[in-house]
Amino acid sequence: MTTVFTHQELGNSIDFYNSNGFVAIKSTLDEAYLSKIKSIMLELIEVEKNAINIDNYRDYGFLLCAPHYADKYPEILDVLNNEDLLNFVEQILEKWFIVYLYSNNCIPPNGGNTKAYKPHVDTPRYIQNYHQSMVAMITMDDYTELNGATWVLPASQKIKEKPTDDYFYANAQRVIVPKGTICFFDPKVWHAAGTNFSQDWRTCLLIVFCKPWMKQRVDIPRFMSHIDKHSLSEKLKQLLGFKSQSPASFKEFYGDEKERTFTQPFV
Ligand SMILES: O=C(O)CCC(=O)C(=O)O
Repeated sequence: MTTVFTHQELGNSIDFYNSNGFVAIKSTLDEAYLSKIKSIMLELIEVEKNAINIDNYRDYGFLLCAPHYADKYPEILDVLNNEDLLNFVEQILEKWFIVYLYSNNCIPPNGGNTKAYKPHVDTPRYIQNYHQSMVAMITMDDYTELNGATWVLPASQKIKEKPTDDYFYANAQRVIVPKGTICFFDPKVWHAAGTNFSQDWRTCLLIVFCKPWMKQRVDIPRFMSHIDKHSLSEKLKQLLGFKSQSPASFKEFYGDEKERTFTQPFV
């Protein structure tokens, strides 16, 4: 069983993250919310599969931009109001971080896997003593060896050479955690999703945060162009990148503060 910290153990969990390149923390998102989001995600995976219309695509089980569906399912965004989650991210990335990617990695049952099943790092960018991004994997099921719990090679965030598969699997640990755990990963740590040999989906949300000056993985504000922004709080807009867009007109650069698209402090 992986050590699961609480949000109260902030100092110890930050130390663990910095040494090991990952840490598991019990989230304060409630059980009913996670179950609801799980069923929404499983439904949307099929919606997106039909929209893409490619058989056996390697991203099956992954949504390209979950906030795109917030018109029909506004609760998808509620996770971004969780203060404990945001507080931990702020300890690592400092103030004004934004969402780089809001997706999930759900593994289909009965021997299913995803394109993340081989050992990999998410972002091979090595700036000494600097965190430019971090991953929050929020489990919506108990993770077990049977259902494809993630493999992680502790303290491997500085290893630039890909370890051999033999070395990786001999030294990596499974992330065995209950539903409702936030597993924070340094995107440079070597890890792999497992194969799901159970009869049910193994589900999680994957939210990647980054510095506000970085280009998002997908352009979330444009992916949300059909959604009424008045329903979003200023904080949510900031997190989703609405205040970190490159100006595309004189008005957006020189105009009234409310019309500007780059109002974040330069950090
Ligand atoms: O779902 C998992 O267990 C790991 C996900 C992963 O490796 C990734 O998305 O990069």
